[in-house]
Amino acid sequence: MKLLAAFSSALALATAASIATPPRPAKKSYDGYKVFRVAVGPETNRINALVEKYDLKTWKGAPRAGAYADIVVPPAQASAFRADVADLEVITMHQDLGAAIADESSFSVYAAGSANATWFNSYHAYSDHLQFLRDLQSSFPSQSEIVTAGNSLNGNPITAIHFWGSAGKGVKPAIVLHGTVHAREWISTMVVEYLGYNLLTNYATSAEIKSFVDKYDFYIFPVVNPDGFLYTQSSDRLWRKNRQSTSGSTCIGHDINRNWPYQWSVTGGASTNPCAEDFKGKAQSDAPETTALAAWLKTTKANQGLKLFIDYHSYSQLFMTPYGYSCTTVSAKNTELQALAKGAVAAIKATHGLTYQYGPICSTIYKATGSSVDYVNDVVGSDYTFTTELRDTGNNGFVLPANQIVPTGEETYAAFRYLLLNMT
Ligand code: 0X9
Ligand code: ZN
Repeated sequence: MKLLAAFSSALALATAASIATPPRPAKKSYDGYKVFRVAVGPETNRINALVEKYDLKTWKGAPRAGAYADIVVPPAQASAFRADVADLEVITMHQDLGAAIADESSFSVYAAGSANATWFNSYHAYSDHLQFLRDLQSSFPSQSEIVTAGNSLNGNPITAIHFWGSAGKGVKPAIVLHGTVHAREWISTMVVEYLGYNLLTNYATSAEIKSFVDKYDFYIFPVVNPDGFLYTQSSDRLWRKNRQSTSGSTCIGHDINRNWPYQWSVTGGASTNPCAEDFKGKAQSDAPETTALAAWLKTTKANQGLKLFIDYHSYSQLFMTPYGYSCTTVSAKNTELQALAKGAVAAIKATHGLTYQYGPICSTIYKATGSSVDYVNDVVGSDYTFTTELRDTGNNGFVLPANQIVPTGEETYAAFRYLLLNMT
């Protein structure tokens, strides 16, 4: 009886504690939001002024001449904004962004222990991604392990599946794939997993895949920004950065892909404003994720060599090479890198007919300082370094329907296979 009384008062306490916890902020609604793609000619200043006037978010950096600006517009501003750009070429990418997000977010239930190809039919909750990796690992216990590159700011392990072939663990040069440094780029999570899954599950039956896995050690990191990814699932689907605060600002988040400690001080390729989507941080490598990943890459390179590093992003369909920090400095291996990139995009086209552009980051997309690729290429020293912007160039952008996961995985594997066959 006494025990029961103690138990029920403990229960009452626990209940009181949970009532005292402030409610989570509701998930941001994008119901009725529009996404407009505006062709920007000489009107850069005008479009930027509109973005400022209506306090809008853009998806692919600030509007600039000669490029399309993909602009997210809340329902209340939609007709005024549309009238302001009536003289320009405008496509409505999303008529109702909230509806597209709801569609994409109908995750199928993942039953632990069932790592099979149906995984790629939908997007998934972060905890299920970790379970999927554990399950995949336990299907191949003698040739794989789960590794972590350290912890995120909020203490989430930055997790990878590591697998190897007949030579055993840690002997062959490493191939390292990163996904989801930008939290909202969900297709990159799925595609990086697809590449790992394809190699592991076909090792026993495909002589070609066996030859790849016998030649290299693979480290597959589907989510290198777990705090940001969790935030896209709990609070705001369109979150990009990590979840770090900055003294003197109420804005949250450092862009991990502007924070790597190489050519970080070069101006013009990142923002010094903590509220910006491409905030570089207050100091190079002040994001714990950057520090952890950089140290892990250096150690891995020292232990076994680093053959290939690819950082997967979305969207725009680009296959890119160093550098981001300069449009004039070219990589020492530029000729070979461009030849490989050209072959990779041809392999993509041969899969489902999609066109990807290729070239150095700075001249292909825009100047970006402190990005992973420049650091890995020049400081860690990877034999080959690339970064990809996955699908699409159509209306979906970051909110790519789940029925495109498998085809995107297939074409991305074709590009990856091309590299594996042709790197010297
Ligand atoms: O701004 C970026 O970091 C990349 N574009 S994104 O829309 N995915 O954010 C472009 C920079 C090029 N670098 C890499 N893709 N790593
Ligand atoms: Zn990105």
